Parts: sequence; C-alpha cells; structure tokens
Amino acid sequence: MAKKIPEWFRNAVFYEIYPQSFRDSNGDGIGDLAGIVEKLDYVKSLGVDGIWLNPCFDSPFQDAGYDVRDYFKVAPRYGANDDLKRLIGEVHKRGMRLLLDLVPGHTSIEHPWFKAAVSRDKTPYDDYYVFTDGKVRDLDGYPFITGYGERDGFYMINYFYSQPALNYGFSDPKPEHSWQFATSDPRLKPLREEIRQVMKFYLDMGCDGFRVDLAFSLVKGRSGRDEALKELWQDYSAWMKTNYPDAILVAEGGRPDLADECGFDSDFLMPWGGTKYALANKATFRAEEYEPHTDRLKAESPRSFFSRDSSGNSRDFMDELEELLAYDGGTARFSIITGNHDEVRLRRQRNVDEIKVALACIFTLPGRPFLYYGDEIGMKYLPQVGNIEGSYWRGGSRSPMQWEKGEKAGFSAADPAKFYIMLDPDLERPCVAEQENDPDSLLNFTRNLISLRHDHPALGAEGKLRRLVSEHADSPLVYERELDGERFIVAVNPAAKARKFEIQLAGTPEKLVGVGDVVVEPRDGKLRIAISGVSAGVFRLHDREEETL
Ligand code: TEU
Ligand code: CA
Repeated sequence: MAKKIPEWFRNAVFYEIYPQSFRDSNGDGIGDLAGIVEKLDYVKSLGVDGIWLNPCFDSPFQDAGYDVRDYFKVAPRYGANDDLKRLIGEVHKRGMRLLLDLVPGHTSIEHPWFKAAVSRDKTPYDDYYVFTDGKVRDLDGYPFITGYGERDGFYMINYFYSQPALNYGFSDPKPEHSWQFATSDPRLKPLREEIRQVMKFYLDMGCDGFRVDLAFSLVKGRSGRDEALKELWQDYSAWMKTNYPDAILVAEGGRPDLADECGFDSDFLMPWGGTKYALANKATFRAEEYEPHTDRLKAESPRSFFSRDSSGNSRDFMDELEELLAYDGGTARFSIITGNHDEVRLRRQRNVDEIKVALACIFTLPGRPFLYYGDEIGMKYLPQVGNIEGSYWRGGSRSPMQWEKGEKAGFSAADPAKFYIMLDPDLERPCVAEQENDPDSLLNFTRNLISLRHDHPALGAEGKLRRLVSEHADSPLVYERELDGERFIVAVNPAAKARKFEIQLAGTPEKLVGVGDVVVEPRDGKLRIAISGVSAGVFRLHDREEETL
C-alpha cells in the first residue's frame, strides 16, 4: 500500500523502555515516568529517534499493565497524566518521539466496562466483550472462562483469564453461535469509537503514535479474517493519518504484509507470526523447524544463526527479507528487534563479542530496528526471577536497568530487597557507568552502529539489500547495502569457525566498524574475505575512481 512515510520515521531507530524497570525516581522500588525523564539524555546519547514505552496505564498489573483498568489514566505508581505530558515534552525537546502502547484487544477484568458486562444487570457494555449465554456448551474451539461473575454466560479471553477479549466481531460468524457477531454488526460500533477516543486522547496529549498490542487479535474468525482486519485497521489508520499526519502505528503482528495493508507503518518480525515470517525470530534467525516458545528456555544451545555453532539459518531469513522488500517496494515496513519484554535476552548463552556480531547485523539490515533497554550493555536473562506480575519466564528479561556499580545499580534508592523485581545479583553485572568511557564497550559499539546507520542511509531503513553469501547453516552472511551511489558491505560470522572466500564485487573497502578479524581485500576485480570465528565487519566500498584520488 502506498503510504506517506513521515520524515522522522524514514530512517528511525527505536528504544523500548519497560517503565517499571528503567529508573525509580521516588524510591518505592518501581520505575516511573519521572525516572525516565532523568535518563532521557542517556537515551538520546544512544542516537535513537524514538522511544516505545510499554503500557503505563492504570491496571491491577496481572499482566504487567497489558491488562488496562482505565485507558485514560496513567498508573499512579508511574505518576499522573501530567507526568506523561511532561515526559512527552522532554522527549520532544531532545528531538525524539514517543510511542505509547495501545492495548485494544482486551481490558482487565477490573475495567468498569467488564465489571458492568459481567454483572447480572443489563448494561450498555454487555456487547463490549464476547459472551455466550449460559446454555451454550459448544464454544467453537475459542478460549472461554467459565464460572466468573454473575452473568449467565462465559467470556472469551485473549491471553490470561484476567484479559477478556473486547468484541470487534467475527469474520465468519456461524448462525448456530449467536454470540458470534458479524464485524459489521451495529452493536459493535460503540466500542470501536471508544478505542478511537483512547487514541485521540494520547495523540492530543502529544504522543507520536502507538505500538499496537496483538494487533491482529481484534477480529475473531478462521476464514476471511485478514479482510476484516484490513477494514478495521484501515479505518483507524486513515483517521489517524488524516488528523495526525506525523503519527505512526507499529503492529505487534508478525505479519508485515498484512500490517502494511492495514495501514500500519511497520510490524515486528515475531517468532509467532503464524506465517512463514515466523522464522524471522528477534533476528536470531531461528533454525528451520519452529520451536514453540515453551521450548526456548530448555534448549541450552538455541538453534539460532547467532550462536557459535550457528545451527540457525540465514538463508531462509534472507529469503524472507527479500520477499518482504519485493512486496513493499523496498520501503521496509518491518522492524527487527534486539529483544523485547516477552523474549529471552540476547545475552543468554552469548558473550559480549557474540552480541556485537548480532547487533552489527541487526543495525545494518533494512527496516526500523528496536533496541530493548539493557541490550546495549549486555544485560543478562535471569531465569531465577520467576513470575512477577504475570511474567512467568518472561520476568528474566525484565530486571532493573543497570546504571551504576553498587548494590542498587543506580535503579532506585530503595533497599534492593524491596525492588518490585529482582536485580541481577551478580556484582560484576554490566552497567552504563562502566561502559560509558570504554571505547570498546558494547554500549559504545551500539552507539557507533546507530550513528553509522544515520550517517549513511544506505545502511538504514531503505537502502537496497543484496545478498552476497548466505547459506543454510554454519556459514557467514555477507550482504551489500546501497543507496544513491553509496555502497557498503557487511560480513557477519557468528560461528566459531574461521572462513575464507571470494566474492564477485569490485571496489576498495574501508572498514568502519567491526568485531573480531575481518579482512576484505580487492584482487582482480573481486573481493577476498578472510573472516575469523565470531566476527563482523562493516565496510564502505569506494569505487576505483575514488581510489586514485
Ligand atoms: O504479547 C503477545 C504474545 O502473545 C507474545 O509476545 C507472548 O507474550 C510470548 O510469546 C510469550 O507467551 C503481547 C505483549 O507483548 C505481552 O507482554 C502481553 O502479555 C500480551 O500481548 C497480552 O497483552
Ligand atoms: Ca517509583
């Protein structure tokens, strides 16, 4: 779909902030909005253009805030609405943008709409959710909660029992299931408008758009669902683009093709997209057979491209990227993440050099990448964290940001035993202060990559991607990026094994950034590449003419 790309988004890099774990300004052991403001100069110093803030709305926190109780109110533990307004202003003052997290698919069971709907009374909110009546036994295979509340019926959920699905209708309503409304059913209209009002409220406050939680969960159904989702999201996105032309929408969908047609500006490549893009997991380039996330932790050596045994697959990943780029005409409407609050951190089973290799690749591929807080300093995944606010195993990736050395890591003035979530107990844990002045640190490596991406749009969102070397497994990945006559080659070898090879490409390479040993030499109109184990290099390719200058 031809869409206008806001100028600021053209080559944007984002930083994901999990508000409860970033910086606690008032010593209660929970991160907050004023804490984020304190750290905005740091965020700016990374070179990012935008921030995605996880949900910061009033919630009982049964799923870390993805269970909204009041869409129009900042959770008191994070501050008040004025603090959010102030945060937005401070972000803008520094030339950055702020995306909020829109959770339109479900509310908390404590949301007043749900409390009304689940009561025995007849209320205007009864159709806001998907309720059967109590006589129904056949739930058509959908997940329902029975036995909760006084209403004579069962309610459908999206995730936990505490997240009842909001009702946007079914693409294929079956006559025998009267609880399946068609998406065009006028009874669904009021809810649709409520969600538009939520968007309007924060866009008017000054936010620059939304990351949309489970964007494709809204419409239910098995056939015709994509079409119905397009109708729904095109309506929201067209409305938003008309009234707030600079605002953007990023889907959490794992289906960039569908997201694009819905009017989203980007979509995350998720491991669970449900299409072949499922392979493109958090840029770890999952091995060919998709491992369900429940197995992810068990595997001591994840079958990933970015691992020493490099058992993953860069070839299929590159196939997918090329297909996506062909589909969207090279505008690259997808976002590769270094990690997020749901995924196991990169640092698990990888050392700092191995992470540098992964980041060198992620930050030189097309699209608009998202850096997860703490990944820039190599924060660890902590399996012992356990279930905090409905995190289950995801809690290991949500520990407090490590700013300084010392028992509190600069996260909070509270006693670490009172932190809402466990801090990495290792006193040798990485931290910002220590890496700040070390030119070789992961932090400065990340900054270099981001600034390179900005200095040379060829390496960024919309530079042309050409694959030079990419095989099934245990092999380096080499690609060219090109835009407006500027050419670069990127060579990435996560595997332990050193390699030598030749590629058919002329030019004089100049190394810009690297880890390990990567030597590229021109010889007889070709490039000879010698690449050590666990290494990566980004080279600018000068033409012959330039060479003689
Ligand atoms: O996540 C969607 C989702 O289903 C996965 O990312 C999932 O959390 C992961 O595979 C582990 O099961 C979004 C949010 O990012 C997540 O934090 C919420 O819990 C979920 O939606 C429900 O709102
Ligand atoms: Ca606090």
